[in-house]
Amino acid sequence: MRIFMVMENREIAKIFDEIADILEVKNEDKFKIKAYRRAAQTIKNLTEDLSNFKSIKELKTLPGIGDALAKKIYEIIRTDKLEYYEKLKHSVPEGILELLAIPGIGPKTVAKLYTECGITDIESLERAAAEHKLQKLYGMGAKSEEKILKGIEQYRRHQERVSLGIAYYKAQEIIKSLEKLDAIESITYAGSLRRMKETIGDIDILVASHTPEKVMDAFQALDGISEVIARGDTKSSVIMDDLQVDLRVVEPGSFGSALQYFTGSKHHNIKLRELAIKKGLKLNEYGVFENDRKIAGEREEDVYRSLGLAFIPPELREDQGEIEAAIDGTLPDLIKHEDIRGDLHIHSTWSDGRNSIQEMVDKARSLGYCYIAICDHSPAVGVVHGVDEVKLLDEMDEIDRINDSLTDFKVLKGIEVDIRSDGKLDLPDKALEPLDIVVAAVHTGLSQSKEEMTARIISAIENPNVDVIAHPTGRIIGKRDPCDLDIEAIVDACIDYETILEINANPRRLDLNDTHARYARNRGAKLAISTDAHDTSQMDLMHFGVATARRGWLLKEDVVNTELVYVN
Ligand code: DGT
Ligand code: CA
Ligand code: CA
Repeated sequence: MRIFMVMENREIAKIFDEIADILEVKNEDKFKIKAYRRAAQTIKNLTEDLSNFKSIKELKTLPGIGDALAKKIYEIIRTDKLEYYEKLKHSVPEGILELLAIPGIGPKTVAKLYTECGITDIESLERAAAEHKLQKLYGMGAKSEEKILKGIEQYRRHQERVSLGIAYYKAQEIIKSLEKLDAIESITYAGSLRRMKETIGDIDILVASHTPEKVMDAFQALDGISEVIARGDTKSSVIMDDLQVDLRVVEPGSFGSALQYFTGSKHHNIKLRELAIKKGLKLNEYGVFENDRKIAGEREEDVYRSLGLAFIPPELREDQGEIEAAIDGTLPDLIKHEDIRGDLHIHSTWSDGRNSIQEMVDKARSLGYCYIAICDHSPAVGVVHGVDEVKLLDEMDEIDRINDSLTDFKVLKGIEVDIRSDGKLDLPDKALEPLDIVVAAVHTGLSQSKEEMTARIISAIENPNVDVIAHPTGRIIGKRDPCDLDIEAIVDACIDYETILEINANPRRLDLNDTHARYARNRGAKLAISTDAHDTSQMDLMHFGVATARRGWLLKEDVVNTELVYVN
């Protein structure tokens, strides 16, 4: 039996908009194009799901929807696709619609570029502009060519995803500047940011208000906006410091369901909607409805409850089994930020840190921690002051002195020892033995083969002095790919030798990532969430690591630094 996914209004509207785009590129009848655009707008403004319409006749009652359009909508809601659209799409080169996403390029320009220059995608457009071939076209000059090149550059920049850390602080800033407004009842961020995904495509801000226009005005007046992509009555999209920010304003009575909807993920939402339909309910961004009676909408918890589910934490909403677990009542009791009792990977001025051990201790105490492990770099990493065997003894003396002055807090003596390219550790065993904690990590030779890399890290795991493997894959998000590693073999070795795997909390790293962390805990490995802080402010990054752990379905007991005192 075919399970109907039931396309949503917005997806149907998108099809009609795209049809209008294609027709315009093909220079077809103006009125026909207008009709599709108008239909798309009508559908976007509808509060009722199109899937609830029972007949072509019923669809024809909608403004601007005549017989031909009603038939097309009916075909989509019955079959999940539209024959006409599929054919139309294939009548133009594949890359051509992407050209429309370039700022300053509309369908008419695309039509001209295609018919007169044979330009079919961004690459061919860029080439033609760089070779000054566009200047020959009627109505184009050197200036338009320059504008197109700039537009391409801008488009590419917006295509890139930013790291969680950048989006997180930007969103906090936006919320802070808007939340004082009287017009705003509630404001929060949604989307991939609320799910704490490691990279963010755009920031989604959600506001509850009775006076959306006031919110829109304040939003558009924020500092740092370089471009307004769209402005409607209840939604706007802008570019702010190279990042797209979408704002959506809803009635307070729909805030919970809108938050649920715009938190996503899309796949989570689709499955949730299917569940609602199975239960004879209707779920959308405005609420949960039973025979047109709204049974939930103001609070997100009630949206889940009305579907017979416990609240699903946003970090789990990736359609990775969380809805099934909520149905069975087996959702995990995820680790929380307040479960963290200490930080097991901290640098100081003894290597490349910017604060003294004492300053890092003071910061840790202000965070309510009971311990930190000072793990400065060994010499091979090549930082200005690596800690060698001799210096390490002096550093340990300083830690002893600090510990003597402390009650209810312990500084653990540690090192971040480099795993050299040949798999040997950068310090001899006799230097490592007396330490409380040894964190081992690769920093160089990251392009070795998978076999070499895996063997190299496993040899460190096997060393009885090594307690933790830090940032195992060495990735820097957006800058350096993870090294090629056999994660399964690494996890197995960690279990065999009781070595802990780190989730590096720095949002540039988040290494292990969510998927690997989940795999590791399912196999029975232990993890540590550590900030790898090089100054006091970086100790505040812990919550990014906790979020990654939550995305990996980790419980408190999977994470060693939730214990009161961790001493090897
Ligand atoms: P991003 O921005 O690429 O990092 O990822 P998201 O998840 O923030 O996606 P975005 O900004 O396109 O949309 C925000 C949320 O809105 C998304 O997580 C779920 C919901 N949403 C967007 N498009 C659709 C859709 O076509 N169907 C459904 N069911 N939900 C959608
Ligand atoms: Ca988003
Ligand atoms: Ca968005």
